[in-house]
Order: sequence, then C-alpha cells, then structure tokens
Amino acid sequence: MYKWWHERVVYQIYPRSFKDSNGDGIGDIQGIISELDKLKALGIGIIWLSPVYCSPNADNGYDISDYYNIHPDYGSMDDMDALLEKAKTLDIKIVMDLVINHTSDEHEWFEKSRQRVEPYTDYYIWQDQANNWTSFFAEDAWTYDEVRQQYYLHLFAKKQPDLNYHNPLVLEEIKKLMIFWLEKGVSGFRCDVINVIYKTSLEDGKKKLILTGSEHYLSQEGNHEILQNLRETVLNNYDCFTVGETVFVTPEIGKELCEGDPVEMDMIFSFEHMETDQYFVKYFKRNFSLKRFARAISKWQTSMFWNANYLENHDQRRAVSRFGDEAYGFESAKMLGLMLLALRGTPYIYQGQEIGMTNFDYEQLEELDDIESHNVDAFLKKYHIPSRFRWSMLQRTSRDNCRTPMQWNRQLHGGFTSGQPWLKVNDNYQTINLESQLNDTDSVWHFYKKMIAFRQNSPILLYGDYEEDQVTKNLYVFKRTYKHRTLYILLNFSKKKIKTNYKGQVKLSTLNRTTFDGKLDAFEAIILG
Ligand code: TEU
Ligand code: CA
Repeated sequence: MYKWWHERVVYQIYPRSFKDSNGDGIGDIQGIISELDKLKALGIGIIWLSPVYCSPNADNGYDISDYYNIHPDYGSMDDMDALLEKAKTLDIKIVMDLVINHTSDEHEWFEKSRQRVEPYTDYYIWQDQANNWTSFFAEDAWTYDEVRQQYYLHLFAKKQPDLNYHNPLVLEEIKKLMIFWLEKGVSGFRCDVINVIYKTSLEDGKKKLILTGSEHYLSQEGNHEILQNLRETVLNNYDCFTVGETVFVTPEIGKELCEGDPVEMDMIFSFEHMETDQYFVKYFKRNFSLKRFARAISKWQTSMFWNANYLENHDQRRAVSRFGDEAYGFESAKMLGLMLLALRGTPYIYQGQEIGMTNFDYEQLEELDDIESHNVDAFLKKYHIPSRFRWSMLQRTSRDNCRTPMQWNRQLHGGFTSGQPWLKVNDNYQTINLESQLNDTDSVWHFYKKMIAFRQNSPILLYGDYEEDQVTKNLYVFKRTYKHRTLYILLNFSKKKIKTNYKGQVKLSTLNRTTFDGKLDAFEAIILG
C-alpha cells in the first residue's frame, strides 16, 4: 500500500534562484548538480524541479515554449541528463513540473493556431467574442489576437494561452511529452493547476470578486476523465507519482482526485491552510490566526488518506515571516520544520526553508520581477489606491518574497552568483546562510537534518494516524498513533512561554532538551513519546 513517494522527503528547487554556476546571475542546472551532495546529506529523497523548459519567462518558466528542450539560461539537455545521472547515483528521484493548462504564446502550436494552420487551429480556446471571465492574475481572461482576429482564453497572463482539452489531439501531445520525460528517467510530475484544465462551457460566469467564470472550469467531470486517461494510458506504465497543484478544492474533491479508481493524482497540494491569513485586513497588518490555521490542517489531515504537506513554495511568502516571527527566526524556523515533518503525508521543503530564509527586504515595486505583483499593482492603481497601500499589500503578498536567491555563504550576493543576480539577494545573508549553518550543529539546517532522520526511522510519523489534541491561541498539539504507540507533537506559535499539562519522554526537541517539565519556551517545539 505504501510506496517510495510516501516515505521520502521532497525538496523543491526554483532553478532561477538556486545556484548560478557561470556568473550570468541566473541559477542553472550545473549549479544544482554542484549542490546535490548537500541535499543528500540533509536527507532529501526527491527533488521537484520548477520549470527548466524553453520559455520567454513571462511567468518564469510557467509559460513553456518548448516542452522538449531546456532553456539556455539553465543549460542544455546534456546538463539535464547529467543531473538525472548524478541524482540516480545518490538515490534521489527527480520530479518535473508539468504545466499543461497553458503554453506560452510563443509556443509553435500557438503561432500556428493563430494562423489557422492545421492541425493546430483548435489547440487553443478561440472565440469571436470575449465572455466576462477574469484571470488569476488580476486582468481579463481574454485577449484579442490581431492575426487570427479572434479572442483567446488565458486563465493566467496574456502570454499564457489555455490549451483546448475538447480537442483530442491536445491530449495526445501531452501524453507524448510526458512519455518523453518518463523515458528520460524522471520519477513523476508536479502538475500545475491541474484541476482547471477542462472548461465545460464558455458561458458568462456569475460575477464575483475574484475568478468570475470559475464555475465553468473548476474540477469538472471532464477534468476527471482526462486525468484518469493519463493515469491509465501513461502513468501506470512507469514507477512514478504525481502531485497535483489543485486550486479551490475541498477534501471531497481531493478524495475524487486521489482516492478514486483509477487514482487520478497520488497526492495534492491544497491551499486551505495557506488561506487562513488571506483576509483583506492582512494587507495592512499581521493577521495570522493559529486556530484557523490548525483547523484547516486538521481537516485535511483527517479527511484524506494522504496529503502533500507544505508551508512554502515559489508562490508563497516565507513561513518564518508568516507563521513565525523574524525576531525569533531560527526558533520559529525549527518549530515550523518540526511540525511539517511530523504531519501525516509527504513533506515538501522549499529551497531556503531549511536555513530559515525570510521574506524579501525590498522597498519598492521596481525591485520586484513577478508578473502577478506588477499586474496587481496596475489593477489597484486603476482604482486609485494610493501607492503606499499598494506597496504594503505587495509586501504582504508578492511571490518574490520567496524567490530571492538562495543564501549560500557570507560572500557578495550570498554566494549565489559571481555576477549580478537577476533578483536582489536579501541583505540578511550575512546572518542567514547555509555555510554558517553547516558549521553550527545547533543551526536550523542541522535541525532539519535531525528531524528528517527521526521521521525516516519512525513508523509512527510515517504511517500513523493524525489526531488534533489541543489548540489554543498560541499552542498547537497533535498526536500521531501507529499500532497503539503514540507521539505527541507540541508547538508553541508565540514568543510567550506556555505552561502545559503534557508529560512524557522527550524524543526530539528544538532546544535539545532531554527532559520536559511541561513548559514551552518561545517558539519551541517538542515531540513526546
Ligand atoms: O500557480 C497557480 C496558482 O494558483 C497561483 O497563481 C496563485 O493563484 C498565486 O500564486 C497566488 O499568489 C501555478 C504556479 O505555481 C505559478 O507559479 C504559476 O504562475 C501559475 O500556476 C500559472 O502557471
Ligand atoms: Ca547561470
């Protein structure tokens, strides 16, 4: 019943910001290869690689212009083969990003489709008239194309036209490219916005604050059929797994995706816990509520057989800055790491999380690269929102918060590049960087390593049931039980000391305690058995 992907820890690499090997300021595949041994030492068993395919980078690689080649910024197919080779010798599996809701408008299919060249004419979604749908990136979902003299649909940026899954040829293309990568030796896919690829109808949607039109494409029956088809005709032939990035899902939909017959996705990323501070007020002040957060986690932990657990990725803010406290950076990083690795499901660590990296320290819009941030700013400007509010909102939401380059050492630009980084490195690289942490056995990195090893040797953490035990304003306690053995996970989400009634043998502690008197220090976490 349990497979290798249930038992391994995943590390997400955002290649552009990971490690630059040739001084052009952009992270690349050779850079990844040079750091693989350290990931192995940390205990990583799977790497999820954000897109490295050819792309004009309107959305940093999530706009693919050629699925079969590597963007020259990142290297060549030989470099990719070398990465797969080296990963194999270290017993690390590589999972690629599969972005198939849309391509780039510079993809050959789109170039031909806009000229009505067969068989590409209906590869995308064209109409004489736009409907009222709005995109994920704060703009209209339709753009007029002068060449074809029709509108095309794009649920994301203008340069990301949506593929037409009513056309069977499109699905054949997708199968072909999946097989290409599986034959190359990748071990699966992280499937980008995989529950919106099928649009049932193109009628106007009910007017909503966000995503007008979504009732016509969120988790439709036709979407399930496509995923089942991919499972039965492609994925079943390989020893691989899929993790779906699924937007606006409930556990009921999660079950349809992961627990039906055939299984559509092996696990999914849900967003509910990440939305517990998504209230309008958050744009102006810190609005994290542990109760809301823990409730969302418990709901998914208890309703799904298996979850893809995460606190960070390339679209989110840094967990320390968001759920912890930068003033207690290392303490909260360890506490959050312990929590992530103690939940039931496959843990996903995002690059830099293992050293407690924080949100960006930028001061103005010009320093941001992300298309979503720029679109949001333009949108707010249209409504005459003053610039200091716009900036305060972007600071709290921008995806560039976690896209700042990885902080390797104390050298210029944190050792990320010998040239000019494509996005500014956070100035706190002097205090937060991998090299210092490797030299300090009490660091966040060493704690992650210890915690991963603990998890790998604990059938309770790997296979046990989850149950929430206590949640107060600042304290979150859950237990994991397997074959009548139980571990208690105690997490202090505040800088206040907390007195609890818990006793027990200390299995692991962020403060290296050997005995426990019931009192938790600021942002302390402990596992009792
Ligand atoms: O993200 C989909 C998605 O839901 C996000 O765009 C989300 O709405 C936003 O990040 C909230 O701030 C995936 C990728 O992870 C993202 O990087 C891409 O931009 C997007 O799909 C389009 O491919
Ligand atoms: Ca480079």
